[in-house]
Amino acid sequence: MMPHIKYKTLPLSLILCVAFPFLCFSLSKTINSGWQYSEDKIHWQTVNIPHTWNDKDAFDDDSGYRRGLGYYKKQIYVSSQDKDQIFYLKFNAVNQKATVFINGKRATNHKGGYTAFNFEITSLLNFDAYNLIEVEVDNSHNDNIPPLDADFTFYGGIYRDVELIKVPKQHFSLKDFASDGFYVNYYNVSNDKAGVKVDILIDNFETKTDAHLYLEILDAEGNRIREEHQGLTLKSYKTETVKVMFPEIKNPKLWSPDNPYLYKLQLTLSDKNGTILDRKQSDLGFRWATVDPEKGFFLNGKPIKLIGVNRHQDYKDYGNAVPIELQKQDIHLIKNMGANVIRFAHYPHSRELYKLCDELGILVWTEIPIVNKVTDSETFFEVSNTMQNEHIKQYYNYPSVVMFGYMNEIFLRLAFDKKSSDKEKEALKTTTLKLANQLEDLTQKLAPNHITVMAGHLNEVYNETGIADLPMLFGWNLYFGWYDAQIEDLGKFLDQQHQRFPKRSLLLSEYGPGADVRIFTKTPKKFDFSTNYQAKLHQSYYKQITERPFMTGMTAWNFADFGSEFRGDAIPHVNQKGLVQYDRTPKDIYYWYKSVLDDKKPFIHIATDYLEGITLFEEELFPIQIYSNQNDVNVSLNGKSLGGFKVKNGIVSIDMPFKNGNNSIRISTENFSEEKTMQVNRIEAFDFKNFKRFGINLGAHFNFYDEAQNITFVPDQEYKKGWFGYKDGSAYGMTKDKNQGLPHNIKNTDEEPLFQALLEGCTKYQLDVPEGNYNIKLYFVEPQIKPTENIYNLSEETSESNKTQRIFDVYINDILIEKQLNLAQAYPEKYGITLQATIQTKKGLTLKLNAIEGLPVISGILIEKLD
Ligand code: GCB
Repeated sequence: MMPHIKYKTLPLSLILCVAFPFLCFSLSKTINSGWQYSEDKIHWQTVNIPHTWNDKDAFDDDSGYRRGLGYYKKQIYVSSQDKDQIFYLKFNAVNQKATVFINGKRATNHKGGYTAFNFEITSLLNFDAYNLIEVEVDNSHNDNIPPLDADFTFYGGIYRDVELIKVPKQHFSLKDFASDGFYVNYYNVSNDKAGVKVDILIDNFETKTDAHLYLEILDAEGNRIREEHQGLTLKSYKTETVKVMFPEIKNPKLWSPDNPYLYKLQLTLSDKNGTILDRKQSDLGFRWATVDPEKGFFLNGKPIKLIGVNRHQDYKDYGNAVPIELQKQDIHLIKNMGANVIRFAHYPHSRELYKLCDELGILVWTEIPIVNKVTDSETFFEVSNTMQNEHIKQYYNYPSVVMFGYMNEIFLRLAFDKKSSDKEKEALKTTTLKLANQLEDLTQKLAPNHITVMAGHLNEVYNETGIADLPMLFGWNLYFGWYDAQIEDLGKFLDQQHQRFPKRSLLLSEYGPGADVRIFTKTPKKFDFSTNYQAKLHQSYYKQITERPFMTGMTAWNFADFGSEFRGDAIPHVNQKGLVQYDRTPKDIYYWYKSVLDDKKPFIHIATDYLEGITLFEEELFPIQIYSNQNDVNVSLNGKSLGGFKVKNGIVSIDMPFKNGNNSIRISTENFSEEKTMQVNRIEAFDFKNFKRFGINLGAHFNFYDEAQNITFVPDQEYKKGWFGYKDGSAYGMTKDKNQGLPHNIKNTDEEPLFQALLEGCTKYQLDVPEGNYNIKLYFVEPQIKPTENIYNLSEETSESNKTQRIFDVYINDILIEKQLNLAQAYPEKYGITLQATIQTKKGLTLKLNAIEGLPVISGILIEKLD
């Protein structure tokens, strides 16, 4: 009989030697520090794991990132005191192919960058000596390893823990796809009772021997509430499967996002003398999850709307080699937003995060990275199957995991394929379906109590092939109001789908527009990357989903901005659809979600995070949104009450009469208030009073806040007397009917949005500034130098080419500033350039762009009054 001990939660990579009266053997230790890394096996540098070699080059220019080989090596000392032990090495993730050598001998090879693998190394070790571990890592494109293609960067390297595991000859098996060697199943779970069954694999590395297995269930307070003993006879050099079934627990505390009550299971293997050989633990959470095509998602028999986020694992400046503590903060942020679900997209993330979801109460969709297309090869099928085995077995025991997935937008490439014949396309559909069927069967077999899932993009092919009816829950990734149609079309589409396929359970598995916190506007438009458009889309989508009981829920794309090397949004190489920025600073929309999802504490947020200083003209009002989980709020500006307002859908929208200078906004409820100060520069017509510096974002309908210069460039306008504006020309890019596509990945600048929108064919631009001495900066870019193709901008045809050249002279008040400006000639790469001049004027500034060839272009003007 074991002593009655209260067990505290131990870390995952736990050292198992607890103070016990018996000798304890099994030990797992991370060996992350002091590796040597090289690209060429000649020049070596010392690095620590997590490590990637793409943290910088995936963000520097348009030339791609290094996809190829990386070499790692490390020495470990092994003592002869451990001669009788069995040794394993475990790699928790190496992207994407790894070959490992121990003391010069090839020990194993693994394909796939997001699941763990391990292997036994005992016979390769030298005792009382240093042993050399060498790892050859390859992240080059490989037709046989998913993902073949996706909208995220495939950073190469050893980016999760490496563990050295030492176990006695009898231990919980390490051979089953690097799992923990046991699988927890639940039976008869209800409000009244709950049963637990455990399948345990035990390895014996010796001749036949007796052993003892002890299993106990502890409640959250550490009280042992169930225990089972089992005597074992382990066969010679075999893996034994032992099944243990606990009698039901009466009146169990159920696990849910609101009350994530966890029990603990502990497994102890001892030899016949009672000496502990190995010990493992797992969280237990009593819950059951179902989906209903009419009524949505149910947890523990009660309906809950799943509302949450997708998460990618990378982080600004780290690539995918992100310290685990930093990653855990993501999960806390997601919980604090009020989300009840995370889709770990598009691959399994660190196991520690799933454990945190158990603890915090977040439901989980986890999946393997079969994205955009498949390869018709035996190896691709094999690798995919192995990956799903690893995935399910390694992530099986987390109570938070309710959904296992295996494919994302698997017909994306096919849908945009203009080269293949119809016959080839049909063949690819058949192949894809065959793999999907295999993976669905495998998933249901390995995880019979979980919900199987898959996500598709807006295309009839998922219906027509029947693939959408394979999983128990089908997720649509829908970008109405972004890549497709309008925001309001979401609900219509879902209603049609529901009508056509009434037996299919649906989730909105992705949605969201790109948003840059430096961009804001009163007139948000599709593809302008403004935080206002982001607010508009999310707020409308939320309404459209919550109005439809048949929808199980929605997961926003994406929790955070993430690296996608080929992309050019308002920040190059970054997909900016995050609710928080790449460094996890929340965007305003994060707080809006909190206001509708989290009612635990009164909450108010003034959505002006992006307004570092705005410029307003004359009597102009500025609209702001206030987010709150309260029903009513009082608003005052500069000490004067603007009245009481009803909060609807978490929002109060107010047109603010800001004064020139500092403004103080105060929002209050009965017993709670929030304040904020905002700097406003109010300019009067004709005399441009209060004007020191003034920037215009030419060709744009949005404001752009330039952090480095601490100035907001205002939107452009047609010339108005006494003011400023263009006399001719038209906006190029997003605001034009014929969408040429915005120039992106502009080099030599951090002011992308300023350059991206521009005026084309403008020959005259006027500013009616008063007499004075002015420093004038003009911003130019040649938009038609071919950018890196944005493969996700699928619905937009771009006409950018290398051919166009435009030549024009630049004058200010008839003074020649630049002769024959030819951007394509002078800057064959897409550079953002500026021209600067100091001009004395009696009255007004007139900019002239005299065309010599083609249409002139200009992106911005910044004027500074010198005296
Ligand atoms: C999708 C993909 C996701 C992309 C996203 C986007 O549908 O599933 O991987 O990142 O669209 O931003 O285009």
